[in-house]
Amino acid sequence: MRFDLITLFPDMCAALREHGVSGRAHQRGLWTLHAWNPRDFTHDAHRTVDDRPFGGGPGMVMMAEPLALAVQAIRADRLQAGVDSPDQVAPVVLLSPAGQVHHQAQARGWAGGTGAILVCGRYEGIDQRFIDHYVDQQVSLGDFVLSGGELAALVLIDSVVRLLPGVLHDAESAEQDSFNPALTGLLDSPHYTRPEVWRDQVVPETLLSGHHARIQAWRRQQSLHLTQAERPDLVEQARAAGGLSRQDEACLDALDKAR
Ligand code: 9D3
Repeated sequence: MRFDLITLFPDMCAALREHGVSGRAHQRGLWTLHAWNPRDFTHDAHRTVDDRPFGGGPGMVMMAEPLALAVQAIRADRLQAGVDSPDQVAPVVLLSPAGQVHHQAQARGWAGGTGAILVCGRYEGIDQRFIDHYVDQQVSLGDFVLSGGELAALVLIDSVVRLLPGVLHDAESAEQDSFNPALTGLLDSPHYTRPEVWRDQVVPETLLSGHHARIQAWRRQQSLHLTQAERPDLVEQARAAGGLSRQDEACLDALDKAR
């Protein structure tokens, strides 16, 4: 899997390449991340990548040509590297508040591909003619305002890379197994570690019982409880996907009655 980032701030890629789960997987060659600076595709002395908006208004707009030249250079490089073929080219994805909101199902879909060319905007926006000609898809992280597309792109890549085979260790992978009833899109149950008593607060006794079945049932109940309280929309989604057992429904009923 290979991602190519078009960004005015190539150094931001270090966050994913050098740390944690994604950093280790990068080091092991399970994925790569290349950054391309539009300034390197300009021809004027000032290396200009932005200009004032036609029609007036505040701020600056990213020019189409440096972005187009970057996409073309990336396409050639991906072909040359054998990552893409002439009839199987990577999608060009623009990170934008106007895009479709990224979800886990989307991440799973991307994990089956060969990567993407991600375009990160800065300033007020990007010349629409570049978007019309090159961009296949626009992705947003949600309804809040960022200063640019870089952090959004890194979030998206992280969500995909951790799903690649061999990236997570066994324990983490088991948790992602779609047949594991512990994971039906519900929130996780609380976690505890030593000491058994911390500032007068004890660990729930079930977790100390050593009784595996009781512990599993407790965790499921906590999960249902927490999700019902904080994210009832996720409980409804899990129900619609057939992810709730009769025992789960009984647990939720008991919660309703207790209120
Ligand atoms: C102040 C300018 N905004 C008018 C309300 C438009 C605007 C332009 C550029 C807003 C944000 C940005 C930069 N954001 C992104 O590039 C971005 C983003 C986001 O802001 N929120 C959620 N997901 C994403 S993906 C890319």
